[in-house]
Amino acid sequence: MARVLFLATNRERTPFPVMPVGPAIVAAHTARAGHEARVLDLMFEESPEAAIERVVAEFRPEVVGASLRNIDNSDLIETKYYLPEIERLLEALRATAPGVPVILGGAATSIEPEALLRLWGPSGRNLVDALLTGDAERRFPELVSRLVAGESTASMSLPGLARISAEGAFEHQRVGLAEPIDGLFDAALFGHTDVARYDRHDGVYPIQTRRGCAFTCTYCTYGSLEGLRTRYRTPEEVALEIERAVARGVVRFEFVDAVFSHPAAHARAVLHEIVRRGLSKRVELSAAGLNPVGVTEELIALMRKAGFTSVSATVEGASTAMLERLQKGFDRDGVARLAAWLPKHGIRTVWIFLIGSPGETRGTVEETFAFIHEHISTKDLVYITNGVRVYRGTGLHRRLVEEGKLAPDANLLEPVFAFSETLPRDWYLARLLAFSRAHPNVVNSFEAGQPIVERLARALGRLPLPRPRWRLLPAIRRLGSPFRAARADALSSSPWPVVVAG
Ligand code: B12
Ligand code: SF4
Repeated sequence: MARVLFLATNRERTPFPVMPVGPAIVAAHTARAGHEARVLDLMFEESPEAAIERVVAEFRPEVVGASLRNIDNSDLIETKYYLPEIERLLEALRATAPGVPVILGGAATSIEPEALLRLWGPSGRNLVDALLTGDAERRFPELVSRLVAGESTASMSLPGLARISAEGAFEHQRVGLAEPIDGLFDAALFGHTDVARYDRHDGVYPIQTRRGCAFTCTYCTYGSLEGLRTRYRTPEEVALEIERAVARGVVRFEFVDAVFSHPAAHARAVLHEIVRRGLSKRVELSAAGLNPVGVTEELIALMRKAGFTSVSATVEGASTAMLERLQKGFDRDGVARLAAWLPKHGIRTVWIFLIGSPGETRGTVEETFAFIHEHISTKDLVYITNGVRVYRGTGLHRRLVEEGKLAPDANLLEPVFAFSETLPRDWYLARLLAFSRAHPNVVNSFEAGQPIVERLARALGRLPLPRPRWRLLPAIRRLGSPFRAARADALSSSPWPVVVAG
């Protein structure tokens, strides 16, 4: 038995504070394996370093699992790079708990594990001892038990474990990302996170029905994070988790699957089970990922019947040429169908668009803007990200390397973006701002990250207004833009490298 402290390092509150579901689930499984587990969530701590000192003194951990969710906000205009802040937290941890093994896990560790370990590992700043990539419900408790038994991460054989050898070589025992996920979630989230506090801050209970994504969109990391093969939870288990959370007072749930609607048969089975258990009237459901592939109007109607009130449509574009280029697997007509069905069935939508990636032209931008103008309800929010973050292992990365635009060993831990060489950046920014002024429901990523949004969310959080609060943004923007305007050269003079490609 060991005392294991989980450090949830994420402090980002945009678009809302997200519950540390990853470390909470791994903590629950670690406790189930016989260890004493405690989560220190730094999200709302006024002085996170002081919180670390206090909890380390109280709990005296023998192993620490630090969770890294975000590296950066993937946004070219107002880029936030989170690692310097998290590094200070890890420094405080090392100083207060010297000699205690620190294992870094979480979604972001799979993104650039070698660079991360060279930065924070034993031959770098010596803040973490090793990384564990991929799902960790089973493997982290095993790692802890083996540490307790006297093994060291320097010699341990365990899928997902990454370390720097004594000779300075990067060693990563890769995970297959094919392990079944059934039965993993019955270890409740509640014991390890303050669900009510997140609810007060507009947070939503995150729930998965599957892991993995079968699509291969050119810019996306999800294949390397969750695997290309879809692994399902049974509809009964998903509905049971919702039922238990409802019994504790949770109302708002968000499916955090890569794409909730694909394959549609599983989504349908989950929705039927929610209806069958009589949960639909007691919940407000949402999904962080929905695209048109395989979606029928009947599925949208069933989502509404099961309790869906809102959804994020992660379509990224509405120009067929760009959708093909990004290998999204659907075209403009598919997006138009969604745009007709969702409001018809009373589901509010955040439309996520990605504009400016290689191949984009003035023509494709105008096509997308015309689509937004004609097809998207003015009550719904359109969220635009500009340019695309380059991640290793993606089709975009391979292409930029093949074209000689990016060195194969370029460090991608610090943000690197790609932007279209056929889209003049100053023209695009001016056009985007004009379009957004004329369409109060169109919010740019650089606006959503501004402190005013959090202040508004906090102020509105006290009022009995409809949830989620983003629904109110179009109305607020109609009264007058509360946002600081972007600098005219915001796109062309980014402090982060921008690869211009066709
Ligand atoms: C759903 C989602 C969202 C939703 C969240 C909704 C909600 N209610 O929670 C929304 C849309 C709001 C969102 C927003 C953002 N997101 Co997001 N999001 C995701 C997504 C798809 C799933 C996250 C999730 O809940 N997974 C389910 C849980 C159970 O898994 P997990 O946390 O990964 O935990 C497992 C492992 O990582 C590991 N683990 C976790 N902690 C620990 C700790 C230890 C010690 C160990 C050993 C293991 C371990 O074990 C867990 C169980 O197996 C991931 C991509 C992905 N496929 O992972 C991106 C992802 C996490 N997001 C990402 C980003 C960038 C963001 C934003 C910054 C984007 C932006 N521009 O605003 C914001 C930040 C929000 C915030 N406040 O932090 C990036 C982070 C990496 C990076 N590039 O920096 C990811 C990885 C996507 C990507 N681009 O690659 N996101
Ligand atoms: S962008 Fe969405 S659909 Fe495409 S690969 Fe990534 S998660 Fe899957």
